[in-house]
Amino acid sequence: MASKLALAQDTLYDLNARAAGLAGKKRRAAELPTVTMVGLGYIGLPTAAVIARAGCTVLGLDVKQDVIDTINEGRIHIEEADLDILVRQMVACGRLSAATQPRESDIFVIAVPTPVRAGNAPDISYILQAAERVAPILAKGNLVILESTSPIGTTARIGEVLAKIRPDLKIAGQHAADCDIHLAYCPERVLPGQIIAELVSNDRSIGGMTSACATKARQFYEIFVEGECVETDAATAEMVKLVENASRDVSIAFANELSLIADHVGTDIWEVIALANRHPRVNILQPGPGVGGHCIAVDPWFLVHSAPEQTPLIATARKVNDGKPHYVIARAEALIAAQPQAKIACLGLSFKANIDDFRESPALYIAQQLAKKFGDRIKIVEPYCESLPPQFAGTGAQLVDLEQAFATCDIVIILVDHAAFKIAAPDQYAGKILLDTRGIYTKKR
Ligand code: SAJ
Repeated sequence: MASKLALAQDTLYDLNARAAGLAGKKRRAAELPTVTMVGLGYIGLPTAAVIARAGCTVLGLDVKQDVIDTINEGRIHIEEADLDILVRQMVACGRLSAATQPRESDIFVIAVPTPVRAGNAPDISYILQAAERVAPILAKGNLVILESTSPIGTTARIGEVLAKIRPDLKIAGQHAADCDIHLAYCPERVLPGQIIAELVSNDRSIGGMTSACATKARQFYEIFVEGECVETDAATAEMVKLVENASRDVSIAFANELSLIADHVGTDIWEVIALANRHPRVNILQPGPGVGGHCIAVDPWFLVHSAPEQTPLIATARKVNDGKPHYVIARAEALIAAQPQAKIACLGLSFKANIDDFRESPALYIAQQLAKKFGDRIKIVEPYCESLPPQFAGTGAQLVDLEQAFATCDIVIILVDHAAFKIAAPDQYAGKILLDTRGIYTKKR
């Protein structure tokens, strides 16, 4: 059976590869650049695999030996649709491999984390460390590309690091004349769960430290990107990425603030938004229990950090969204206090629907706080979990399936709009005390 599955997966891959075969953009392998991908996480690994599928030989660099070993065995250490098939194929055909030490390469792509630290200050130390790791092996004609979401000016900082380590090379942006090392900023804009397809289909900002850098980077991305690769300068491209996510965070904050108003005045927020969005030029997003993930909740702080005096709206939106989980907890506690014998079902832990990513998840935070307070009265339903995350250790909360939750709980708190929760028969919710933070069971969409 397994061999049939593998055959089916291979067929899927072949169809996938042909579909994404970049007809008309095929170039002989000899012409294609060799690529080093620094960072093999949620963005680095899928990007490395897609570049390899386009014909380039790709070396993935990471600091974790277990990640290196996993990939070199043709397996993956993260969850992403179809990525396992693609990585297995690319490793098997020799176009993708992983190592801890860099080797000479035509192009170096940096895709490492950029977390925020205390006071929401961006931390670019991983980026600068990556630049320091590749600097010693840079050679004339190389192109260095930063993909990580970064504060404005970070690409220029990489140039400074490279110039300091390699005074023998003319680094773009550090020298007026033509340069030996080109430098660009080219952020991704993919959606978890659709990364492989969106890496190919989405338009891309190509920000060069010089126009020659932008052109060189565009020619590289056009090897595997079918969307439009639009040249600009590095600072503009850095700001574009941050603006994309900050705009979404502000829009979500508006929806979340509306949900507070609706609760206060006694209207149904889902009906209000559905009717308002019938206006041809209104598109209000959906309220939720807060904003999770490692992008929308983080990237706006990079803009606030770059221009603290000019960003009252963006900073306030972050506070509105970060305040929503506490509002939901207060409302849940009030419902529970009124039902001292009730058992409580929390539906969903992931940061958004239909994925198994729990990073910065408001749903997980809310369920954990309730579990700490109400112990074994809390039943958790999470289709993407086989056991409760460590945050629930010692609380007494249990992981149950949806049927068990309906059979034993009187209060149901919907925290994630997983498809599995939507297909449940509405009458299963009948008679329950419902706190629906996602509008799954409103009748008035
Ligand atoms: N959310 C709401 N209401 C909404 C939409 C989202 O509460 O109407 C919440 C979600 O539940 C989730 C959070 O916001 O907790 C973020 O979810 P998301 O789907 O908005 O974003 P991500 O983080 O999965 O992906 C975003 C995307 N950026 C934009 O849509 C502008 C993606 O294209 C980016 O590539 C990604 O951030 C990234 O990595 O930057």
